[in-house]
Amino acid sequence: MSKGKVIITAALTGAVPTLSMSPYVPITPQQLADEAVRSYNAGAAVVHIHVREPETGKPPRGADRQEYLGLFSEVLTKIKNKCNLVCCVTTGGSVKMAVKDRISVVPALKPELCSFSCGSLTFRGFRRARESVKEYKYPWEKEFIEGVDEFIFENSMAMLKELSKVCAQNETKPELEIYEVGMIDNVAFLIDEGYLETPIYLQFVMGFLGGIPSTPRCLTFLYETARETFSDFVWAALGTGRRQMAMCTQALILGSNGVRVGLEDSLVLPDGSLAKSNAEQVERIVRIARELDIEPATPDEARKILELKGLDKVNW
Ligand code: KMH
Ligand code: ZN
Repeated sequence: MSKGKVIITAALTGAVPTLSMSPYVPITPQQLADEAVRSYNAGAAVVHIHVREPETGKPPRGADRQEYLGLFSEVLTKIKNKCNLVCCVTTGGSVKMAVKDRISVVPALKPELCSFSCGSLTFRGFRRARESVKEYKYPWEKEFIEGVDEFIFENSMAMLKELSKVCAQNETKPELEIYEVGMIDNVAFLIDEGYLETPIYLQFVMGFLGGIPSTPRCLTFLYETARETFSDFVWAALGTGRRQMAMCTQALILGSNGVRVGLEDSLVLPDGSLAKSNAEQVERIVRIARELDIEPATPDEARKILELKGLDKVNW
């Protein structure tokens, strides 16, 4: 019996964690590339990439598109020069980024994989981390952290249709982020209407406030609802905060094809202490998987499982 395989993704920095929440959040292109390679060496096959303004760590608004895309090219090229990781580029961008700027990464970079959030939500994360901040390292952080209640993560059906078309045109596989159960029907609708191609790749995003709670019952509920809705799908899951490892462990037990860890979703380990790197979280889920006789997939095994176009077809 061959060992089970699981695709481990490291979500390196996201659009929410700030250096005042944790000094370990990677910010510059070099720090992001170094974190990606450390995660690869720890067992990750995929890294999920956001970029930040190198000087202050601020998530870019993307209005200066050349600068925004240039930061991605710099990070992605540094990673490609070191290893064959699959790079999943964010189309979530950052808070209040215009949809057209968020989507611009796909035609410009032609990634193998991109995030694809399947519906809108309030999206309020990192409550403990926000409350833990005693002083702001950078002036921008105060408004960013205190203004969190104004944020709505907009993913209209019009945007989902546009992003579906752009992904198909560039052979970019959408990683369909499911934050709550209704988004499963959004995916079914987009398939029925001919916008999304099958086989699909779902990621159950557990525990962001505004999305489904990170409980065992909720993860099983999403998984069972997806099984009732789709004849076939590849799937992964992630958890936020201290629940990150619990949700990934349950996903492994349910037979998921992938699990996601990383500082984008959790700055801490299960005991609440700060994770010192993305690699530390990768190492922990690799240990748990191996206890279940499951091995981390290599990047090329991940490409096969996800039916990706290949690293030679990206634009960096
Ligand atoms: N940017 C966050 C609001 C994605 O990468 O597509 C959500 C996010 C999802 O990071
Ligand atoms: Zn993201």
